[in-house]
Amino acid sequence: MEMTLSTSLSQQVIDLEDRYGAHNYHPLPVVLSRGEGTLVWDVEGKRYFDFLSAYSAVSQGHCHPRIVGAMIEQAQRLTLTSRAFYNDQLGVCEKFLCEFFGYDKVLMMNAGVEGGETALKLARKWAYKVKGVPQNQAKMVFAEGNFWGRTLAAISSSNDASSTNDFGPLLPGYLQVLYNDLPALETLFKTDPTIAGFMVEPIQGEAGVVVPDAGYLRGVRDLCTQYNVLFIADEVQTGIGRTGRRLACDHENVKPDLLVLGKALSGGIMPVSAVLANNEIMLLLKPGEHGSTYGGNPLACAVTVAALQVVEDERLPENAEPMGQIFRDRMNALRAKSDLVTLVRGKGLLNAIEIASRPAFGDQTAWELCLRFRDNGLLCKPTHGDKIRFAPPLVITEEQMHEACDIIERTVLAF
Ligand code: IF1
Repeated sequence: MEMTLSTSLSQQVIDLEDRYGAHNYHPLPVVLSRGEGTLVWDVEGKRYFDFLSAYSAVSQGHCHPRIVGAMIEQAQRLTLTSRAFYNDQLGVCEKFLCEFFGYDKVLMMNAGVEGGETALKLARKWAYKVKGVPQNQAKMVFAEGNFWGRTLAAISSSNDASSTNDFGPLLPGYLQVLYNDLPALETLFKTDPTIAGFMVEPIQGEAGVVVPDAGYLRGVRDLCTQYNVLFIADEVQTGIGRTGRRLACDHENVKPDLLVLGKALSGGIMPVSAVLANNEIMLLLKPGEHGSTYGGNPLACAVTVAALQVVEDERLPENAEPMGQIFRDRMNALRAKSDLVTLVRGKGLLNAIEIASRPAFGDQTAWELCLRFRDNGLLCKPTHGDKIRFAPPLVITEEQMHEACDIIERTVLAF
């Protein structure tokens, strides 16, 4: 009777969302009510490994006590002043961010997509004020397969019809280039003097964890320098330790002109994004030309400083590297035993496997497999049909990683 009652509780919650919420998602049928570290529990009290981490936002682990503590302390003092006045948290946080990532200045926003929009506005302004591009003619280059959010400026760069259908007209002035293709990028830069910037993910997350060839980021940096184009790194998903370094750009020791951060910047507690740049770019913005009600609020600042201190003090990038290697080794061993797994790729703890379709499920094979992972105590979700992304919190222990891989292996072999 208990199971029947509690299972109806899940269904009741799902029904509520169905009845009163927009249907802009198709969640995996599981209703979560508690999280701690690498683990989450549903309303029936069943435990799961969280292998999505809210798409890399909960890298420090669910409800990290140090970050929650910082939030509670600040929330009882001052949460929001707007930028009409100064507050005693923003300057401290800005200094911390600039020293942590090595830039002169930072502009704090909320959602990751606002970080991207801020970077694009800065790049356009730089094109007109510094590069000398004629007004309203600045172009932005994006890589095919990019994803940087859901605003009209963001979807305007997408080549995924599900992101753009029925949302036109899209923003003009955008160019696309094949990802991981330096000659194509150079051709664009060489032939078009009105290009302000190239915004690119060091690893394409939504596209299915597409890792470019070694040297690609170094090549982007050199071409942007050579052709006077701003290199804008979208590290919203790959940053903050996810790929085994503080930033994914650190794997090739390249420094973007603009760095866009979000997600784990605030440890999965509240939306905080940031754009970092040096003075010759950031000081182009004058008072009143950009901002946001909640951007840089005292609560967000206290949470952000604590979230980054956790990354540093708990050496999360240094843990992500070996734990990710264990994961890929285990998945490659599984690939040798099962024709369901056709590819394993990733860096640090941003990984994905490609799944072969089974006749019984067709293009729903990956979804069906994720349902079985759920039944066996591990949560993840397909991306773009036949790929499953695995991105656990960076606090995962070796024992937990092996236990989670055991679940994946058992489920795949039984599929
Ligand atoms: C959803 C995807 C991931 C991002 C990169 C900027 C943003 C994102 C590289 C914008 C956001 C989120 C959006 C979220 C699901 C998730 C996602 F599946 F949508 F594509 F991670 F891959 N740059 N990605 O990945 O940040 O405004 O969302 O804070 O829309 O469901 P945001």
